[in-house]
Amino acid sequence: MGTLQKTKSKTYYESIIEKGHSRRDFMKFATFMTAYMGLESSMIGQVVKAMETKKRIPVIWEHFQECTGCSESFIRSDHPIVADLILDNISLDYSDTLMAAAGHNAEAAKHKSMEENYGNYILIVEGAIPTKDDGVYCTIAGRTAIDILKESAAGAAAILNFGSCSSFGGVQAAHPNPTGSVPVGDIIKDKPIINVPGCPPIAEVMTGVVMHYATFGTIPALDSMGRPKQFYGKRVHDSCYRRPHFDAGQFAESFDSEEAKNGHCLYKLGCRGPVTYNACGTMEWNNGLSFPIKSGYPCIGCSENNFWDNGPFVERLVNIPGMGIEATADKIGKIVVGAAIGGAAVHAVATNIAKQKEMKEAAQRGTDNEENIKA
Ligand code: FSX
Ligand code: SF4
Ligand code: F3S
Repeated sequence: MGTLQKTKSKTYYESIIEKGHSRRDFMKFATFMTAYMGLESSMIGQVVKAMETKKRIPVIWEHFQECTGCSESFIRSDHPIVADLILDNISLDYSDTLMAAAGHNAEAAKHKSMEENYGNYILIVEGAIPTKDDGVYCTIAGRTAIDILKESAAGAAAILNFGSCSSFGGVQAAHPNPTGSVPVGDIIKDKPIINVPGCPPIAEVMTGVVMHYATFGTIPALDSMGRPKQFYGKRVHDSCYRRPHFDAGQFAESFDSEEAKNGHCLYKLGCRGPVTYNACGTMEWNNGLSFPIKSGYPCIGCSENNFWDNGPFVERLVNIPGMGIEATADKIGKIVVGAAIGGAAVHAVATNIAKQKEMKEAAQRGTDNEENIKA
């Protein structure tokens, strides 16, 4: 992988200060980003130092077959610096949704940036790539997505697939996949690829992955599906605030039931939280405001491979892997409460609630006392 400190002259810190944020805002950002990245608070100093000394990594952001929900999620982060990192502090050299330039000027700017930063930029890809009929189902400026992807990937140090479409194919690849859509990893085989799925992913997860790369110069540890373990290491079920109801066998039977209103578990309404790995229950959306289950709707497993084809939505899972049984929800409730696994499950939920609290406090607190930070 290429080195990261090249090209643009400003560091992340300089950019943030130049944008009008205070040192205190910066420290606050570094503090909660450290927590979001799943690092111990003793690592804040390292994150601060990296942001103060490392040059911004150039980013080229391609859009192919998708709904642009991932960009929307990214720019909707409630934290001002997360938004600024996206809008200009992260060297957003090319994003056909967010950049100001258009047409030939935009294409020229992209090529210039790719040449200047060859081997060093991060390529972010949103959307799947249609391959049927020579790729004609997605063209930009007269060129197919396949061509554009190959060209942009050639000079990239690493590729970040933002969203389930570029990671796994997404809705376009759902049966019968009329345009022959495939994920980036099916086309590009010679670059480090990080999948950041979700339809869309959480803004702070997207920024967290970029910050990890900027801080450590390496891609984070990935699971078997190419997802960063620090954000996708746990099931939604393990951090869900409705989990005590699951464990107690208290389920909503319909969306308009009293149980649903009272926040009971949505398992019988088809919740896929037990088989879905994502950080929604811990990080939530819009600065910790909510996530699908908190809004009263079951998880549809949007961060999992082929989630559109993984059985009908809003229909009860017949089996929960790891429970060792083809179980009904009622049985699971009793089993989990009664057996040793109950202790593990309760502990996992308690740990996640503690983590959630810690992250929220970190976001609120910032860090006034820099002497406490070991750089
Ligand atoms: Fe896909 Fe992103 Fe879903 Fe949409 O661009 S992951 S359709 S939220 O927007 O790619
Ligand atoms: Fe939460 Fe769904 Fe698990 Fe119920 S089944 S505890 S609603 S994730
Ligand atoms: Fe997606 Fe489920 Fe989270 S639907 S947003 S993984 S709660």
